[in-house]
Amino acid sequence: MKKLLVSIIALGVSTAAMAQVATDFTSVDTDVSGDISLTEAQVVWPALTEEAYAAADLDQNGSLSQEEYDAYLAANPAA
Ligand SMILES: [Ca+2]
Ligand SMILES: [Ca+2]
Repeated sequence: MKKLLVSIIALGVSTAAMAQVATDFTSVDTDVSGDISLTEAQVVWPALTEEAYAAADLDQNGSLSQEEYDAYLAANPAA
């Protein structure tokens, strides 16, 4: 009985953690490339357009560095 209760509590905690999208750079950079691709950014902002992504890419090298990502995240809270 006690073991079952612990399992239920553990399940509740993991469900709560899943409900919120992890937005820290290392969590979003799922392929560990050191930058955030459009596909990776769309995990945080599902409605992110190519245009908005390009605008966030301040040095226009085609991907978001940690600085660019953090700046965009600060201005645009995760959806
Ligand atoms: Ca990446
Ligand atoms: Ca860039």
